[in-house]
Amino acid sequence: MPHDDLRGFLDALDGQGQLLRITDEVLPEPDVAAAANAVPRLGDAAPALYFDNIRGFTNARIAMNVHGSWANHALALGLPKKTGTKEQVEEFIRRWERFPVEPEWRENPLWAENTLEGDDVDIFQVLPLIRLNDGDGGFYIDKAAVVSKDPDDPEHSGKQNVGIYRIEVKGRRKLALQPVPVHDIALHLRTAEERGEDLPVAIALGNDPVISIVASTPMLYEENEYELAGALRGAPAPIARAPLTGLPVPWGSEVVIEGVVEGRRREIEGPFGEFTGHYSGGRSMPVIRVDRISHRTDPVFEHLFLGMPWTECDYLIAANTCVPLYQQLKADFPEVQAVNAMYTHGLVVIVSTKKRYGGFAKAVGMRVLTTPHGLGYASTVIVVDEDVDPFNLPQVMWALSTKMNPSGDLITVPNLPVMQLAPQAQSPGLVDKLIMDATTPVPPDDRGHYGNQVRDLPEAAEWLDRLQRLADRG
Ligand SMILES: Cc1cc2nc3c(=O)[nH]c(=O)nc-3n(C[C@H](O)[C@H](O)[C@H](O)COP(=O)(O)O)c2cc1C
Ligand SMILES: [Mn+2]
Repeated sequence: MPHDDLRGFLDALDGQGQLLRITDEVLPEPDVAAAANAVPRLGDAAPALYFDNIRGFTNARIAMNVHGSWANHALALGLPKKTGTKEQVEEFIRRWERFPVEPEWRENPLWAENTLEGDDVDIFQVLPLIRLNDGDGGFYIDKAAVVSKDPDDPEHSGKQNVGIYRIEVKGRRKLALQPVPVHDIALHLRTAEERGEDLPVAIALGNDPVISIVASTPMLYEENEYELAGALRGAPAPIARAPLTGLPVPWGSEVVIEGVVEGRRREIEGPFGEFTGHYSGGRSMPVIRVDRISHRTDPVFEHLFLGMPWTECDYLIAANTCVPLYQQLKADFPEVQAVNAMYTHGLVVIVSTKKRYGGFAKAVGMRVLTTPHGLGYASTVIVVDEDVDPFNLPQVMWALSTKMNPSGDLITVPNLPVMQLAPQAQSPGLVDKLIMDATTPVPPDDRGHYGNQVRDLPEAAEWLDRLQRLADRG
C-alpha cells in the first residue's frame, strides 16, 4: 500500500524496525544533526530517527534520515527492506514504464488545519529550526518540495515543477533559494523575471516518501513529477490546491508555505554544507516573501543531514539519478545496458554498453555530457563493457586496470558547464570534462593485446544459488 503522508510512512518504518525513537531529552544543536550525521554509519539498513523531546521546544517533532539507507529507500518504494541496490534501480526503471499516471485531486488536505497569514506569518513558530553543519550560515529547510509553474504556460502540467531546493530561513517570513541553472525552477524564475514579475511558489514540507524521491529526480523539463509519483506508487499521487497560490501541492504534507520569489532581487545566502561535502560559501541568491503558512497540528519537521558521504542525501539521489540518465541514453543508443550515476548526484557517471564498432563507447560517453542533467553535473564519465556491472565497483576498477590505455582512451573536453557548487572547477560553473573509455577495443580499433577473456564457469551461477541457500539455512 502506498503511503499518503509522512506519518503513515514513519509508522511503516517503525513496524519494520527501521525507526529509532530518541526519547531522552536532546539539545537542538548539536544533538539532532550529529545523530543524523552518525546514523548512516550503521550501514545499509540504518534506521530513520524521530525526536520528540528537544530542549527548549514545546511539542517539537523532528524526523531525520527517513530515506537514509537502502533498507528505507526500498520501503519507500514498497519493496522488501533487503532488496539490493541494483534491484531497486531495476525496479525503478520498470515502474517508470507506467509513467505518466495522473494525480488525484483530493479534498480536505491534512495541512489545512492551521493557518498563519500576512504579518502573522512566523516560521519560527511552526518549525523547530536547527543548524546542520557547524559552518552553516543559518537555519535551513533542505527537504521540502518547491512547486512552481512556467509563467509563459502555467496550465501546461508538464511544465509545472516539483523540486527539492534547499532554503535558508532569513527571517520570520523571508527565505532564500538556490536555483541551480540547469534546474526547472531556475527556468521558471528566469521567465518570470523577463516578464518583470515575481514567481509564485508553494513549499511543501514533510511528505510521503515518494514525493521526496520524484522531487529530486532529474526529470526532463516537460515531465511532471506527480505523474512519476503515481507510476512509482502504483496509485495516483493525492494532491490538493494550495489556498493562496492555487499551486498543486501534496495532499498529505505536514506544512505548506506559500509566497513569491521576488523578481530581480538577490541577497547573500549561505554558506551551507553541501552534498559535494564542501561548503557553498556566501553567494547572491533569490529571496522568497512568505505570505501564508498552512500546517498540521504539531507538524513533524522532516529534515535531512548532508555532509561527508554517504549521508541521507546520497541515498535519496542515488537510484533516481541513475534511471533518467539510463533512459535518455538508451533512447539514442539501445546498446546501453546500465548506468550508475549515484555518486554525488552524477558528478561521476559509469555506463556499461555494447559496442557497434571501434570508438562507439566514446560516443556514448559524449552523449552523457549533453543530457540535461549531464550538462550541469557529469564531469567524469567511465564507459565499461556490457559484461561489467557498473554498480560493482571492483569490476569497474578491473575494467579501468586492464581495458583503459591512457594513450587513446582518455578524452577531455575543455570548459564545459557544471553547477557552481562543483569544487573542482577552474572557475565556478566551468570545468574540463573527462571520458574514460574502459571498454575492450573492437574493429577497426585494434589497440591492445587482449587474447581471450576469462569467463565465469558455466556452472558458477547454479553454485552461487546453492551456496546462498546453504548459507541462509546455516
Ligand atoms: C537535499 C537536497 C537538496 C537539494 N538542493 C538543491 C538546491 O539548493 N538547488 C538545486 O537546484 N537543486 C537542489 N537539489 C537537487 C535537485 O532536487 C535535483 O537535481 C532535481 O532533480 C532537480 O529537478 P528539476 O530538474 O525538476 O529542477 C537538492 C536535492 C536534494 C536531495
Ligand atoms: Mn522538474
